[in-house]
Order: sequence, then C-alpha cells, then structure tokens
Amino acid sequence: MTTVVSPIPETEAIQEAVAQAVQQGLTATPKRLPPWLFYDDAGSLLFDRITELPEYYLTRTERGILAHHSDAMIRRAAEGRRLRVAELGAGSADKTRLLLAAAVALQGTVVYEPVDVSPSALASAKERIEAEIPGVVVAPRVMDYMQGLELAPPEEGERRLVLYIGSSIGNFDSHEAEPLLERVRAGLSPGDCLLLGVDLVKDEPTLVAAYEDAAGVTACFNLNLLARLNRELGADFNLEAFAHRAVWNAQRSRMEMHLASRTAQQVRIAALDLEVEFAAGETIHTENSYKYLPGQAEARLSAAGFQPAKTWTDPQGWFAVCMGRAI
Ligand code: AVJ
Repeated sequence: MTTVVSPIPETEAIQEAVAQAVQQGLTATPKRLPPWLFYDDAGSLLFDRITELPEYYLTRTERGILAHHSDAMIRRAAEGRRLRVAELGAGSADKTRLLLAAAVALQGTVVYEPVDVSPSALASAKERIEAEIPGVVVAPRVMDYMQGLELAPPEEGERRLVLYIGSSIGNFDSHEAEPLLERVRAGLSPGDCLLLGVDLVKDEPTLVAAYEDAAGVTACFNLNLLARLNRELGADFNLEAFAHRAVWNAQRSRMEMHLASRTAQQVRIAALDLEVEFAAGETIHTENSYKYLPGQAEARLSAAGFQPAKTWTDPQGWFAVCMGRAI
C-alpha cells in the first residue's frame, strides 16, 4: 500500500508568491522585500514575542484602550441592533477577545468572521476562540481582503462591525491604504462600522526603541526573513553578514526596517537561479510602519466613505482606535 501525501494547496500558492516577491524585490534598486514575508511559522512566533517586549508599547497600549472601552465600542457600533463582528486577519488574540466578550455580554451570542488567506490560521483561531469564549460562533472566511471584502449579507436588521486593529494598516502608504479601506467600505452597508487601530507619532527614541529592542527579538524577526529564503528558496544568506536597522523617517512619518549588508558579498538564490550582489552597507528595505498624527486616521476613514464616529486613545496619546460608520 502506498501512502500519498497530498501537497497542501495553501503551501504551493504561498511558495509561488514568495518566489515572485523575492525575484522582484532583490532585483530592484533599492532592494526591498515585502513585510508579509516575515510571517512564516518562525516569524509569527517571533512577532508574538515582540508584542510582549517592554519597548514594544503598541500591543499593550491598544489592549488597554480596548479593555477600557470595548463595551462602549460595541454599543456604539450596534446602535441597538444585533451585531456581527468580522476581522481582517485571523484574530489578534486577546485584543479581539475583549470585543467579542463585550458583544456576548450585550446580546448573548455573536457571530465572528475572521478573514484571512490562511485556512490553517483560521482553523486554529476558530478552535481557540470557541473554546475560550462561550457564546461566540466563529465563521472563518478564506479570502485575500486586500482584493476586497465579500461577506454574505448580514441577517435582516443586523449590523456589521469590521475590526482592522493592531496597526496593521501601518504597513501601507496612503496609495495602498486608501483603496484598501475603500474596498472594505464597498463590502459594507450604510450604518455598518469599521474599527481601525493606528499607532500615533511620538518622540523618536520611543519609536526607535520599539523596533530595536534591547533583547534583539526584532533583529531576529527581521533576519528571519533571510533564514526563510534560505529554507524555502535554497538561498545561501549568511545571517551574520547582515545587520538589523530601525530608523525613524520623520519626513514620511514612518518607522523603517532595513537589513544592511556588512560587507560586499554575493548571495545565490538557487530556486530562482539568481545571484544577488550587495555592496558594503547596501540595504534591503523590509518594512514601513506609518505613524499617524491625531485626526489623520479619521481623515482617511472619511476619504474612504466612512463617517468618523468616535476615537478612543490612551492617557499618553500613543495609540488611537477609531470607529468609522459606513455612509
Ligand atoms: C504588525 C505591522 C503592526 O509595524 O509595528 C513589529 C510589525 N515590525 N516589529 C509593526 C512589526 C517590527 C508591526 N505590525
């Protein structure tokens, strides 16, 4: 008897996207790689560790805002109707839980629709959340929300609340963020709400420390990208020959992460049959994390067809959670 191990289709599609992004990014000038490449299994674990670092204030600050205001957020979104909650991305763990628990407290049960391209991430989110919060029915939606949001119409009289929290939108410049929000709006009905979490501009040392922690976890997270290319594309990056850099670009209001080549070197990427030359000090730009000024997230919501309904922030004004209502 032969055992046929069927390839996981998810994996093939991802490999193809990885190959294409790397081919494009490392033959471009300046060199760049897209931040979604961070999140293989190892990278996702490293990101979880980042969220617990003393310097990485984002997660804990947003969680504090939600802990204080989740009831008010849910009530405001619902406006007396039944609410169903969707999330762009497969659940931001304990932050999402605060909102779902508030919805259950208000209406007894809630349908939660996490939207993600990864069926495995959705399956584990479903198992985890249904076990942890009685009253939540998880209905995973496998979809690339970058291409638009196609959710079944809610039941008669129901309202939808879409979560896009965690400063995930921070990876996109205005040319990318604006159409993304417009596509989300197009999938909603007037009255439905979007909850957007954005990181705010603050002093440079605080910003830089959040992306250059003392324990070096963010450096590992950045360098794991090269390790991933070694694993998945048979590349021969020497991780010791690259350095993690985090810089505040004040003009563009964003934190940038780069990987700087410590020496002149050549790297081979076997699966692409590609040799890549690096000059000493040359960098690969791996991420932008845009930081907003007060009012900017609201303006962005308005431009995408949402009426800014309310913004919640922390006492230091470090992070903002903004609700927009579809017009
Ligand atoms: C997941 C995009 C919000 O930009 O702060 C953390 C990713 N990069 N440390 C962010 C990240 C470096 C994070 N986001």
